[in-house]
Amino acid sequence: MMTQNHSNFKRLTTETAITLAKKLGLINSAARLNCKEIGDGNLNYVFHITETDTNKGIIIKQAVPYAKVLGESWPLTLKRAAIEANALIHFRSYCPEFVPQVYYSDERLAITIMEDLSHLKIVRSGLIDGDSFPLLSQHIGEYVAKTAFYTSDYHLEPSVKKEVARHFTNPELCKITEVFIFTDPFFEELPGDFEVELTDAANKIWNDQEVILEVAKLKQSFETEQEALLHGDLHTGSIFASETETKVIDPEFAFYGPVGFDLGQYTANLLFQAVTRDRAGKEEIFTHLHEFWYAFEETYTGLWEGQNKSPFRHVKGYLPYLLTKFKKDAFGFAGCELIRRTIGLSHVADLNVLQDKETKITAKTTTLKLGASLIKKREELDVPAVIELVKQQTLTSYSPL
Ligand code: SR1
Ligand code: MG
Repeated sequence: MMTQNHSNFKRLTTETAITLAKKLGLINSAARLNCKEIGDGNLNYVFHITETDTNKGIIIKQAVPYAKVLGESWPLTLKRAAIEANALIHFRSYCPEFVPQVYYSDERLAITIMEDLSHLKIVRSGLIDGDSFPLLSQHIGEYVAKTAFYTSDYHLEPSVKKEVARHFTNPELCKITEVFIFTDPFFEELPGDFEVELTDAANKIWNDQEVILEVAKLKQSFETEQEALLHGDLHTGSIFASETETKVIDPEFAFYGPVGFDLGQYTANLLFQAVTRDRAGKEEIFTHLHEFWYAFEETYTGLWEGQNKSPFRHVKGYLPYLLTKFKKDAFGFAGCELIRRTIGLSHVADLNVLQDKETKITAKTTTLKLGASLIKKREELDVPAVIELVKQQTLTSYSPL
């Protein structure tokens, strides 16, 4: 593992965060200021500084040399802060409408200072609260299409792409995904985190050799394919939105990987909502799924036709081959995400907010079954078939909330 000297690293406090923002001239020094630590993620501290009178603000994010959620026993490079700042700058150059602006970054202190998005809401919380985000999935479909196309060999000259990929080599954050998404949840003897009532459902996964083989293939794809620069952690907690605006944050897991991984993370995190909602609520999520995939494919196709530099761009069947590959990969990755958020590390509030124990266990049993189906059947699935699976596995098996 790469080791890093953290001797110059100092954790910010609300006071030193304000001092830094003043020193950099990013806030009005004469104003009355308020600063709160608001980080609720697994890896970082986040300070929100606002001018009390105008409510104008900035965000200061600081990585610490270990994973907050795993404790100091899981050391993590501070380089991830620089990867995140660079990824934001990179992605914003391709789709400024969906990515916050970075004002300043300091690799030594692992700090990124960026646009305040507090007028928006984290999508996971919004969906749980029943808020509607009518443009969200169209926006995320466009975002994934643009970042996937513009960072690929179809747009960048291949040697340039390899150079960019070198800057985004991110072994320690990839390891988190390799361990917690692609390994631990699939072996009984490895660490897990789940209710005892889920033991039978978990056993079915551990003993299903077809699931285990397909997960091995998906893990290999994650580790070896360098199709595009990915966000790497595109769940609904990494997205801020309102009815009209969408911003993708937190790309510290960015690396060159298979495009289906970002597509699959977003799909899976919509599926948690599809599983837990009542009939009408499910329909709203199914609309999101359709809009997301439609926007992705339409935007990617437009970029392919208008800006593809590959000599193979006009070869009949090449684009459909690629879009189909992305989709099958995505459903497989989505299946892994559904399973790890249910019996592995880092559960999701979508399931954990369910108060009634039986309802919660039924929903979690469903996400496990749905995850296994997506992994095994990904070659034959399309979006309507995924929606059909959700309907079959939820509307018949328990009374919706
Ligand atoms: C140790 S970090 C756990 C999870 O949080 C992040 O958001 C990623 O999803 C990671 O797997
Ligand atoms: Mg995150």
